[in-house]
Amino acid sequence: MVCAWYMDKSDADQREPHKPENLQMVELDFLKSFGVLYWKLDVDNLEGEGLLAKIRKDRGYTYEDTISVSKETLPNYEEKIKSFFTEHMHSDEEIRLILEGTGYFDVRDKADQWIRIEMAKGDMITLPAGIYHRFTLDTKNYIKAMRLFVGEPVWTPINRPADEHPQRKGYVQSLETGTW
Ligand code: KMT
Ligand code: NI
Repeated sequence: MVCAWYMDKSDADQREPHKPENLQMVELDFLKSFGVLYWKLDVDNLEGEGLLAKIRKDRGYTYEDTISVSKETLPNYEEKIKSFFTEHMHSDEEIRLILEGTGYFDVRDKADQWIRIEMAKGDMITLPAGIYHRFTLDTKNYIKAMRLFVGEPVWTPINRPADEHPQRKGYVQSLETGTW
Protein backbone atom coordinates (compact mmCIF):
# COMPACT_ATOMS: atom_id res chain seq x y z
CA MET A 1 0.00 0.00 0.00
CA VAL A 2 1.17 3.51 -0.76
CA CYS A 3 2.68 5.53 2.10
CA ALA A 4 1.88 9.21 2.51
CA TRP A 5 2.48 11.52 5.43
CA TYR A 6 2.49 15.16 6.55
CA MET A 7 6.00 16.51 6.02
CA ASP A 8 8.19 18.11 8.63
CA LYS A 9 9.29 21.67 8.04
CA SER A 10 13.02 21.05 8.24
CA ASP A 11 15.22 22.46 5.50
CA ALA A 12 17.18 19.19 5.21
CA ASP A 13 17.81 17.77 1.72
CA GLN A 14 14.58 17.49 -0.28
CA ARG A 15 15.52 13.86 -1.07
CA GLU A 16 15.23 12.84 2.58
CA PRO A 17 11.82 11.48 3.71
CA HIS A 18 10.99 14.52 5.90
CA LYS A 19 9.04 12.44 8.39
CA PRO A 20 8.37 14.38 11.61
CA GLU A 21 8.63 12.76 15.04
CA ASN A 22 4.88 12.87 15.49
CA LEU A 23 4.31 11.07 12.22
CA GLN A 24 0.82 11.45 10.79
CA MET A 25 0.12 9.06 7.93
CA VAL A 26 -2.47 9.86 5.30
CA GLU A 27 -5.02 7.43 3.83
CA LEU A 28 -5.94 7.08 0.17
CA ASP A 29 -9.48 8.28 0.84
CA PHE A 30 -8.09 11.47 2.28
CA LEU A 31 -5.98 12.07 -0.84
CA LYS A 32 -9.08 11.41 -2.92
CA SER A 33 -11.01 14.07 -1.00
CA PHE A 34 -8.92 16.69 -2.78
CA GLY A 35 -8.67 14.94 -6.11
CA VAL A 36 -5.51 12.85 -5.87
CA LEU A 37 -6.23 9.34 -7.18
CA TYR A 38 -4.05 6.27 -6.74
CA TRP A 39 -3.89 2.75 -8.17
CA LYS A 40 -1.50 -0.17 -7.75
CA LEU A 41 -0.62 -1.87 -11.04
CA ASP A 42 1.32 -4.97 -11.99
CA VAL A 43 3.88 -3.31 -14.24
CA ASP A 44 5.47 -6.63 -15.18
CA ASN A 45 2.20 -7.68 -16.79
CA LEU A 46 0.52 -4.41 -17.69
CA GLU A 47 -1.50 -5.53 -20.69
CA GLY A 48 -2.37 -8.91 -19.20
CA GLU A 49 -3.70 -7.41 -16.00
CA GLY A 50 -6.07 -5.08 -17.82
CA LEU A 51 -6.26 -2.39 -15.13
CA LEU A 52 -4.21 0.14 -17.11
CA ALA A 53 -6.44 -0.41 -20.14
CA LYS A 54 -9.50 0.19 -17.97
CA ILE A 55 -8.07 3.37 -16.42
CA ARG A 56 -7.07 4.67 -19.87
CA LYS A 57 -10.58 4.04 -21.17
CA ASP A 58 -12.43 5.38 -18.13
CA ARG A 59 -10.37 8.56 -17.93
CA GLY A 60 -9.76 9.17 -21.62
CA TYR A 61 -5.97 8.88 -21.56
CA THR A 62 -4.83 8.74 -25.17
CA TYR A 63 -1.13 9.60 -24.95
CA GLU A 64 1.76 7.91 -23.19
CA ASP A 65 5.54 8.02 -23.08
CA THR A 66 8.23 7.31 -20.52
CA ILE A 67 10.58 9.59 -18.62
CA SER A 68 13.74 8.38 -16.95
CA VAL A 69 14.99 10.75 -14.27
CA SER A 70 18.66 10.30 -13.46
CA LYS A 71 21.80 12.31 -14.05
CA GLU A 72 22.73 9.99 -16.92
CA THR A 73 19.40 9.82 -18.74
CA LEU A 74 17.61 13.16 -18.37
CA PRO A 75 18.79 16.07 -20.54
CA ASN A 76 19.26 19.29 -18.52
CA TYR A 77 19.08 17.18 -15.37
CA GLU A 78 19.93 19.83 -12.75
CA GLU A 79 17.54 22.34 -14.28
CA LYS A 80 14.71 19.78 -14.55
CA ILE A 81 15.19 18.56 -10.99
CA LYS A 82 14.94 22.13 -9.80
CA SER A 83 11.80 22.86 -11.78
CA PHE A 84 10.12 19.59 -10.68
CA PHE A 85 10.61 20.66 -7.05
CA THR A 86 9.44 24.24 -7.52
CA GLU A 87 5.85 24.39 -6.30
CA HIS A 88 3.58 24.53 -9.35
CA MET A 89 0.31 23.47 -10.98
CA HIS A 90 -0.69 22.43 -14.50
CA SER A 91 -3.65 23.21 -16.73
CA ASP A 92 -4.24 19.44 -17.02
CA GLU A 93 -3.96 16.30 -14.90
CA GLU A 94 -0.48 15.02 -14.08
CA ILE A 95 -0.53 11.23 -14.47
CA ARG A 96 2.41 9.01 -13.61
CA LEU A 97 2.88 5.25 -13.38
CA ILE A 98 6.19 4.25 -11.82
CA LEU A 99 8.03 1.57 -13.80
CA GLU A 100 11.35 1.53 -11.91
CA GLY A 101 13.01 3.35 -9.04
CA THR A 102 11.45 5.59 -6.40
CA GLY A 103 10.59 9.20 -5.66
CA TYR A 104 8.24 11.55 -3.83
CA PHE A 105 5.25 13.54 -5.03
CA ASP A 106 4.36 16.33 -2.61
CA VAL A 107 0.83 17.72 -2.75
CA ARG A 108 -0.89 20.53 -0.86
CA ASP A 109 -3.95 19.48 1.13
CA LYS A 110 -7.01 21.72 1.48
CA ALA A 111 -5.35 23.51 4.42
CA ASP A 112 -2.25 24.16 2.28
CA GLN A 113 -0.07 21.68 4.19
CA TRP A 114 2.47 19.48 2.36
CA ILE A 115 1.72 15.77 2.16
CA ARG A 116 4.54 13.58 0.83
CA ILE A 117 3.54 10.52 -1.24
CA GLU A 118 6.15 7.78 -1.56
CA MET A 119 6.09 6.28 -5.05
CA ALA A 120 7.70 3.03 -6.22
CA LYS A 121 7.27 0.42 -8.96
CA GLY A 122 3.60 -0.19 -9.75
CA ASP A 123 2.29 2.97 -8.09
CA MET A 124 0.10 5.10 -10.34
CA ILE A 125 -1.14 8.54 -9.40
CA THR A 126 -3.13 11.34 -10.95
CA LEU A 127 -2.94 14.88 -9.68
CA PRO A 128 -5.90 17.01 -10.74
CA ALA A 129 -5.44 20.11 -12.92
CA GLY A 130 -4.85 23.12 -10.67
CA ILE A 131 -3.47 21.36 -7.57
CA TYR A 132 -0.23 22.81 -6.20
CA HIS A 133 2.43 20.11 -6.07
CA ARG A 134 6.09 19.23 -6.69
CA PHE A 135 8.27 16.17 -7.28
CA THR A 136 11.66 15.03 -6.05
CA LEU A 137 13.87 12.02 -6.41
CA ASP A 138 14.86 10.37 -3.13
CA THR A 139 18.44 9.61 -2.10
CA LYS A 140 18.61 6.71 -4.58
CA ASN A 141 18.47 9.29 -7.38
CA TYR A 142 16.53 7.28 -9.94
CA ILE A 143 12.99 6.92 -11.18
CA LYS A 144 11.43 5.82 -14.46
CA ALA A 145 7.79 6.58 -15.07
CA MET A 146 5.13 6.34 -17.72
CA ARG A 147 3.45 9.69 -18.38
CA LEU A 148 -0.11 9.62 -19.63
CA PHE A 149 -2.25 12.43 -20.97
CA VAL A 150 -5.62 13.27 -22.48
CA GLY A 151 -4.78 14.41 -26.02
CA GLU A 152 -1.62 16.29 -26.96
CA PRO A 153 0.57 16.58 -23.87
CA VAL A 154 1.34 19.91 -22.23
CA TRP A 155 3.95 19.53 -19.50
CA THR A 156 4.38 23.24 -18.72
CA PRO A 157 4.59 23.95 -14.99
CA ILE A 158 2.80 27.08 -13.83
CA ASN A 159 4.61 28.17 -10.70
CA ARG A 160 2.81 29.31 -7.60
CA PRO A 161 1.27 31.87 -7.18
CA ALA A 162 -1.25 31.06 -9.92
CA ASP A 163 -4.49 31.68 -8.04
CA GLU A 164 -6.07 33.56 -10.94
CA HIS A 165 -5.42 30.79 -13.44
CA PRO A 166 -8.75 29.36 -14.72
CA GLN A 167 -7.75 25.75 -13.92
CA ARG A 168 -6.67 26.78 -10.42
CA LYS A 169 -9.99 28.51 -9.88
CA GLY A 170 -11.79 25.46 -11.24
CA TYR A 171 -9.85 23.21 -8.87
CA VAL A 172 -10.59 25.38 -5.83
CA GLN A 173 -14.25 25.32 -6.79
CA SER A 174 -14.34 21.53 -7.16
CA LEU A 175 -12.79 21.22 -3.69
CA GLU A 176 -16.10 22.50 -2.37
CA THR A 177 -18.25 20.03 -4.29
CA GLY A 178 -15.70 17.24 -3.87
CA THR A 179 -16.55 14.97 -6.78
CA TRP A 180 -13.63 13.32 -8.54
C1 KMT B 1 7.03 15.80 -13.19
O1 KMT B 1 6.39 16.39 -14.06
O2 KMT B 1 7.07 16.16 -12.01
C2 KMT B 1 7.77 14.63 -13.58
O3 KMT B 1 7.65 14.22 -14.69
C3 KMT B 1 8.65 14.00 -12.59
C4 KMT B 1 9.22 12.74 -13.03
S1 KMT B 1 8.04 11.46 -13.21
C5 KMT B 1 8.07 10.57 -11.71
NI1 NI C 1 3.87 18.90 -12.07
